[in-house]
Amino acid sequence: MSKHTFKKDFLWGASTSAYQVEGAYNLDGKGLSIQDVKDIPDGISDFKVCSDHYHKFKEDIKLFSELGLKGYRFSIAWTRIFPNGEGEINEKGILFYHNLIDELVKHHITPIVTIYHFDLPYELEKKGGWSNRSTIDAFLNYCKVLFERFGDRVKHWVTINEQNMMILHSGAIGTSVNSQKELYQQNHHLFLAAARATNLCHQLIPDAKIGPAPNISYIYPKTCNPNDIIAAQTCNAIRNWLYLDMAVHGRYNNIAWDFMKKKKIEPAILVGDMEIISSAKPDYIAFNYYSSITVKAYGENIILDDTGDQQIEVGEEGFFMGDDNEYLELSDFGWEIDPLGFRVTLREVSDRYHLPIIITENGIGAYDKVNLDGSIEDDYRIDYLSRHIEQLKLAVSDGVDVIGYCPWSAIDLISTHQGFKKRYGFIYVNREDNQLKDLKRIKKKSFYWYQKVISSNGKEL
Ligand code: BGP
Repeated sequence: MSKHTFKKDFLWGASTSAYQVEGAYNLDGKGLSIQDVKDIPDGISDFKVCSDHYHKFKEDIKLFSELGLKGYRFSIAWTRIFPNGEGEINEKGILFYHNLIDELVKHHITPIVTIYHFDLPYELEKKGGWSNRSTIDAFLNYCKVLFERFGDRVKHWVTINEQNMMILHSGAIGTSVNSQKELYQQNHHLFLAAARATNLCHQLIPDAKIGPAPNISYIYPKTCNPNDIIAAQTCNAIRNWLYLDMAVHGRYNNIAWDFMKKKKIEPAILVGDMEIISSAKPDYIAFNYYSSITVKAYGENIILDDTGDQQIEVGEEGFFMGDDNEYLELSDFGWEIDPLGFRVTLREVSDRYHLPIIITENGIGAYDKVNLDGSIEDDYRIDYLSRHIEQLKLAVSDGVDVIGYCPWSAIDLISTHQGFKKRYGFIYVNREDNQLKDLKRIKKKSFYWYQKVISSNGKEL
């Protein structure tokens, strides 16, 4: 096999998440999640209808099959299975995912299931959410049901989507708490939850694979001034390696721990916690990549504002500050576009952890326009994705073991905090933030392009 080709069984896929695509927020017994009750700024859609995938999943999967997807990464809404997060199982919720998974299998599409993607049950949130250790037990009970009911057909699992973004950009994600100290306590509980879920998966479905899915962006220093290098190392530690060191090695990254200690925000760790965390061994690392990030040393007397999001790093007082990278262009929504950074990040993750990698998100949010003839010419998306896949190929030639690539998103859906106008899909959904219209599906130019990428196993970009 030439080093520049993808494996024969490479999982060409695409991603979505339940609360961003399904809609039907209160149907068939579903309970409310924190995403259903969060404050939504004017002019931005709520999550009640989304792309109505709940009712249109058969039509959507037919399109995914036409696209040639080998894998579909989606998440299960905890509140469809347990409306209150715990207690009685909602069989109608189980049935929905049975049908969804069966439909995928019928079309020879491998289901890749994220157990938890930002949508904590609101009833659990009211009891303290992830700050309350009993949420870990509720999560495990939810996982057990998923593994028992779907484990015969689902062999690819992802524990928690972007735990690092829930901690670092909780405002943008809609998971805010009062203090940074509380966030890092939640973080510890999430690590425990992920570790126990990993072990339970291995116990209940011995032939399944499972791993974490943080958002990993390699951090560049602004200059070769050693102060900037230290700043970048610290940012890498608290944004990236903290999460992967815990998932893979079961230990707190020392630079990240020192950061927490200096800020007096280190979590309380109970006897036995670290043994549980270090006993869990993921089979792969799933990660989401959108862009690199650049930081510099923290300047004196500078007050940082709170305007960051997943790809816009503001900084940490006393440690580092985000800066722009003049070598990179920006997307419509101000995220830097860095395909080479993708290779850099892949090399680094592979070098540090020596595990197979599956990319669970990568893509560009843009204002797509429907032309008068009904076509959607999203050349910027083709450009973004083809340049990233090119770098993925180079990473494979570097020896990185990549087993799959699932861009965000299979179909248009609602962004975490910027509404429906920020579109990512290969398939357009005819609606706006304030107007539902007919929700018709339209194949974008990128749909036909990705179809060729998949059928040529990445040769034709
Ligand atoms: C990731 C999330 C996704 C998704 C994506 C794009 O952080 O896992 O849920 O939304 O980013 O981000 P956004 O929707 O903010 O544009």
